[in-house]
Amino acid sequence: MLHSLVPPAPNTPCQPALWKYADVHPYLMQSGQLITAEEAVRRVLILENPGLRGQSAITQSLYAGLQVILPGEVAPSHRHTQSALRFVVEGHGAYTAVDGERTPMKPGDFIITPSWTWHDHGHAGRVEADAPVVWLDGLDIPMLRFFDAGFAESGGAASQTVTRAEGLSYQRYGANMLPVRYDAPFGQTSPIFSYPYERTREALHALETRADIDAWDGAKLRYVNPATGGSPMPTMATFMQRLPAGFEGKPYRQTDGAVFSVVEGSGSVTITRNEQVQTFEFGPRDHFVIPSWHTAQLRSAQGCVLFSFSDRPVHQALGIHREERLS
Ligand code: GTQ
Repeated sequence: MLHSLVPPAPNTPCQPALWKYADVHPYLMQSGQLITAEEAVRRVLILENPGLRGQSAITQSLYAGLQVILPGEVAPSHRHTQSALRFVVEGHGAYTAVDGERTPMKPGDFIITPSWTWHDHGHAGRVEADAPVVWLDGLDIPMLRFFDAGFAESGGAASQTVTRAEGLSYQRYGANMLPVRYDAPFGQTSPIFSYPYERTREALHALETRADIDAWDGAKLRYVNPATGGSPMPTMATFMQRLPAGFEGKPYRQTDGAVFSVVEGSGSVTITRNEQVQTFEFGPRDHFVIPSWHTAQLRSAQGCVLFSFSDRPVHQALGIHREERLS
């Protein structure tokens, strides 16, 4: 047994995979006809890794899905110990409420649902916003299953009572300042629960045009909990990167398998493990996964913006994170 117990390198069953939005979109719209958000509680198409069938997992530790909400719908209030991130893929007019505060969901926004906080999602259904809203859900579901630490409760009312003004947490915690008596309202999770794309985009654009570009990552930033400098959630790290037009990235590999959502532009990723080589061409709203210790190489003729998340903070907390930047 020894070689399989302590393999020379990670030997994950997780496979590289790509979900083209054009293929997924008709199923999302069909799901909207088959069941309401209220009945489903969460109406989501799970992005299941082909190497992890039946596990609702995109990597060994992470879950990903595309959630859809139609104008006028509510995905009712509940809470669970699993942490969630939302990355808005398309549409306007929806909101997420966390712990009494609502935040609008706009394409490219990164939104957090901290562990054990009440949350519901809704769509105002205004005429000018009369279209479905779709977002990527990233949760640590398989990780909490592994630890047998998952609890959940459903709320009484469909929508929780709003107790704070919209955007208040961003003003309180998101201006590079913190309250003098900082109270860590969500424990180890960031007190900012929406990181608007507007600001991320502006920062990356400036870095692309005015700074040196990293040969592996392009211009890549990680989202932070402003109170700790660490990841926004204890179990998941999130990133946004911009590859300039003509970018030919150098290959790298890391122990944290990562899930990507393409925000703007197009490009390709070549993923290699032993003799297996796969290249995925991607465009806006496509999703792909790079498994642990697979070598990845990013390219973009036109330039692109990529959101990604992984379980890196757990690897780092356990002292087992490894990364190799190859030439
Ligand atoms: O929005 O709370 O995709 O509880 C899976 C489980 C979303 C959510 C998912 C969930 C949620």
